[in-house]
Amino acid sequence: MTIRELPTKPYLDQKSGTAGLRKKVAVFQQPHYLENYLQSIFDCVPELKGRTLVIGGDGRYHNRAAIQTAVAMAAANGVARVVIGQGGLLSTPAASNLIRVRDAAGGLLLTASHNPAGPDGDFGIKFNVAGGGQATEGLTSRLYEHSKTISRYRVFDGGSIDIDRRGEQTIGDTVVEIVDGVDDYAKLMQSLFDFDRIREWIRHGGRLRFDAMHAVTGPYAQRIFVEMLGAADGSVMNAVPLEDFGGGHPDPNLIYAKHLADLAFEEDAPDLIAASDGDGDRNMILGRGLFISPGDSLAMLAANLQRLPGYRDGVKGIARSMPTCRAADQVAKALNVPLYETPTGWKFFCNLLDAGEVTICGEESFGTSSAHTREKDGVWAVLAWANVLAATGKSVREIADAHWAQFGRHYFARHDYEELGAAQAEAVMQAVAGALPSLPGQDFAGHAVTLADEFSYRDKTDGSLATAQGLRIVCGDDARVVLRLSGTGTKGATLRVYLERYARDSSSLHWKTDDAVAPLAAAIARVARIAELTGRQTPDVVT
Ligand code: VG1
Ligand code: CO
Repeated sequence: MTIRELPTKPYLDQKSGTAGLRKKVAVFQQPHYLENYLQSIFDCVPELKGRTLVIGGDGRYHNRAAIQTAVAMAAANGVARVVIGQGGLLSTPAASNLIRVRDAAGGLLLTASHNPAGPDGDFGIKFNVAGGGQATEGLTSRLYEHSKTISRYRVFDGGSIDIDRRGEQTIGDTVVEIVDGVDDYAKLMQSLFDFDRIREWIRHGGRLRFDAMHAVTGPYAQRIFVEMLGAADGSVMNAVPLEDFGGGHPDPNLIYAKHLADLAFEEDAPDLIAASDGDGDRNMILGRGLFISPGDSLAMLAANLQRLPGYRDGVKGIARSMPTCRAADQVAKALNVPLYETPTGWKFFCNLLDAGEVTICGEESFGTSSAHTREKDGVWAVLAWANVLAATGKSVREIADAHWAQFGRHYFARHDYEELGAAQAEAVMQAVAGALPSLPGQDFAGHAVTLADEFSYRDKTDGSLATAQGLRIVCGDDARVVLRLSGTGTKGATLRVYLERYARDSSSLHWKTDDAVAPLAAAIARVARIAELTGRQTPDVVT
């Protein structure tokens, strides 16, 4: 058993998207593809030598094989200790937490998030740094540059590990520790929320339904909701993680989890209905008879956060990604705390969280979390809602109605045009970019445009500048449309059109979202010439 250095040829496509490197499984199965990228990480992050590395994934196809490769390479590259979730499973927020708890120098998160899995599906790797945060743009570009010139990688030859057996094993000089992936995370949740109160709420008839969608959150939800909080058996649906996620699309939204939306409107609907995605960082929240949009969920949780034990000191600041609706801005104003607007992708929140500037963050793409970890956190959001319901004795509907009455309501929808040709998608962006200078002062769906620009963001902590982060047409507080191209897809280009409309009048708080944003959709379709340039009359997915 020895360390071998093997020659390799670079691949030229190992560029991270919004959250890590995501490709079709077949791409990752090319000779040395995974090895090249991992070696780039070991080369660009020398701190891993002599320290701890956390490894875990969402359980999708290729997870187990990739972990064996990663461990053999970690051993060959001088990592002192590797901590792996049993069965190779760690949800993304749990992995981030484990990096923090174990003071690890980093973590490999093997996931393509909500993208479908299986031999024909997607696979992915995210590298998270010490402290649990996502790799910065600077680091991911260094990895990419390095991967284009790589000529050798190091691997420990011979010996594999049993990732299902808890406890310590060794490979070369490296200790490999297999841990229960839920334990530390469950402890963390217990420290943030009033478990006794939630348990009482459930005992007195509060009903919860959570869909793990055959992805990674099953064991977390089963332990926390059923075993610790006493939710009825059967409260967690699709709890067993499967390599192909049961053939489903574990993207918790009104399209891919339509059965939950239907359930919410049944006569005997549970009080809180929720779901998470493939790797456990997204959440969808529904109450009896209503869906809480992620932007609203962020605002409502922020407004109620101080009721929860882990947040008694109050909210220091709130951050949201730029396309996320501005409901949270109203809460920040009322709480008299700063509101930060960052580009899409959780990595942009990490510096703010590290600096203690913000307590809660969220994205319109069903991501919400707080300073307790450095990733968005699906189960956390569900527990936060359960705790708010238990603490107030109110229903989701009552919380929402009171919130809208106080702050007004932001109607929000995202229209996705998927699998466009790259040139088509670019043409739409160009059409809008070209129109931006002439828009201020013009009428846009009955609102006057006050600002039309391309969003860029300067990180206060490290001074880095992120440019080209989406085109936005803003009509004061009243309305806003944002366009950007997705950075997580593995097939063609996806155009995302974000529509937001703010209503304050008590008679306008209960419109249908589609109706409320329809004039904005029509106005942007004209400016962006979507039908003409893409041949598409309607979006593929509306969330
Ligand atoms: C999407 C979302 C973004 C999210 C990212 C990763 O990115 O819009 O808000 O942070 O996915 O989420 P994009 O570039 O496709 O719009 V996950 O749960 O896929 O890690
Ligand atoms: Co995810």
